[in-house]
Amino acid sequence: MEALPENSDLNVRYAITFDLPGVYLYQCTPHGNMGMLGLIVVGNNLDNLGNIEAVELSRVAKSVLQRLIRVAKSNK
Ligand SMILES: [Cu+2]
Repeated sequence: MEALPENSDLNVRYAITFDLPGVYLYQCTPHGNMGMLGLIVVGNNLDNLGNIEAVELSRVAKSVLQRLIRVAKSNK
């Protein structure tokens, strides 16, 4: 998560280039606790998945994250 900017502006397009392979977790700041988050997998590399799983999240967000991780693993 530290690799991404903390916030982007509302209703402004934002582009980022991922130079490092791995899994990136992002969230909608006001709705992250409700599970509005996503994973980006760069280079089909899941090596840092343990770090992603260790991120502290609300119970709902954790449940969403676990589902996203299952999808990421099944697409590998
Ligand atoms: Cu939201």
